Amino acid sequence: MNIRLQFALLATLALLACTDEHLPPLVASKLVITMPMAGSGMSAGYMVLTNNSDETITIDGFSSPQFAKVDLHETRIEDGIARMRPLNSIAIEAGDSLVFEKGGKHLMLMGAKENLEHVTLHLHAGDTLLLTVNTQPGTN
Ligand SMILES: [Cu+2]
Repeated sequence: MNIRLQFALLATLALLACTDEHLPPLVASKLVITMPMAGSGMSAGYMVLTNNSDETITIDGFSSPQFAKVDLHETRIEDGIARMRPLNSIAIEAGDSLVFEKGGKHLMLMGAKENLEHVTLHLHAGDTLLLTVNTQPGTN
């Protein structure tokens, strides 16, 4: 094999190393955790979760060191009234994104501990920690 061909092969391998299969499997973007409501210590959480892997990712738990409990909710309109119901888990198909937003799926963070400089959020699948993200609580 001559030198030029070897170089071409190396360049090709370097390019391959940058393709999608090396993205993190689960990515959270546009994360917003609202300031806890005065008195209730309750915040809402919104974000976009993207599954870059080629398998369905199921998330069955959320937790935060800054909150006593984090629940997954879905708001649905039933008989013209918006009702929230808890969800045990969510599944994100391979290559798909899931939006957490007002009026849809969202997180309810309960029992805020002291003043919040930042919020850390853990996403779990059973005993497996899938992802940890951080943000500063904001108004939204
Ligand atoms: Cu809710």
